[in-house]
Amino acid sequence: MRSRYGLSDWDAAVSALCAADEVAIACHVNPDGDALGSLMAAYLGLRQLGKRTFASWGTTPAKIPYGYGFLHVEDALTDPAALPRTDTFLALDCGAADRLGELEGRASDSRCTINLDHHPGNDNFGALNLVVPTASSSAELVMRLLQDCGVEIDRAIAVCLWTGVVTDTGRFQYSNTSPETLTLAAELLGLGVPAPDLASEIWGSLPFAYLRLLGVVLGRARLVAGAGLVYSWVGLDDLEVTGTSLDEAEGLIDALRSTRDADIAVIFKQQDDGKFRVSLRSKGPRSVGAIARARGGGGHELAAGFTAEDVEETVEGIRRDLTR
Ligand SMILES: [Mn+2]
Repeated sequence: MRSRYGLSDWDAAVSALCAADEVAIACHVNPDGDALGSLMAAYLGLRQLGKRTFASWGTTPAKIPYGYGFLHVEDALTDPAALPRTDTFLALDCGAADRLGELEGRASDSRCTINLDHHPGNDNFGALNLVVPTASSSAELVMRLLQDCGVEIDRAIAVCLWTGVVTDTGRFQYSNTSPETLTLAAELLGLGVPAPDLASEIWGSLPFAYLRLLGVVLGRARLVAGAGLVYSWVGLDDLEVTGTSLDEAEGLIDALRSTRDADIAVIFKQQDDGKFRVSLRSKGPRSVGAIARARGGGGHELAAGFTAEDVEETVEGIRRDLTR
């Protein structure tokens, strides 16, 4: 076996997983396609090796996001409070331990925590750290890890991995799409992944009410002159009036970023506690990662997020950061 990605911990992680009888696996809270796909691929793969596996993320109750019904996450999911205390704990797609939410304590309590991730700035919170910022997705890393453990990537696992890769690369549009990503994608297609069907599940199955929400959000979008910034926001009452939910609002930022008049798009989404989850996207080269980190958040250079109390105040702060 060769040490992949030049990581000194890679082989040790393979050995630890191969030796384990049971493995608890967790992805980050508010899971996206990569988190869910990585979680389910690891769950199915390690089960194929005869391990007792448990999948979770640190939110009670864990609500499965919209558009990923085909992953059958509900069949694998254990509530965080009921997650068995296994020696081996696999954390997926978490840039820092606090992304584990209610399961954060597991990262330090478990005898062997494996931290598999591709976020730059990952603080190596695991006992073993498989952090590859150049990887398109955590799913890409999970695939190689499973293969090195002797897992045969079957069609069901391939579907999970494909989901992670296509969502984190924006369907192979973003700069994290490398030749290696496409090689891996070709392998997955060769295993029978029904790519067009999955695309309509993930991006083409929103309820009509979403179009009304999109109308509201685009109607109040603002362009910040001189900063190359476009932003808008979704309030809790917007969700109520349009009959939509926050997980259906995931794609709103893509509508905002489609203008040529801004290279940075920001969407504010109000949470149940009244605060806003702020998502930022850059078309490059300007970074939004630093903006998010300076405000207690995290992410990648071209896609990042943080939490804020007030829309206009926050926009003013971002504008200042971008124009100084
Ligand atoms: Mn990811």
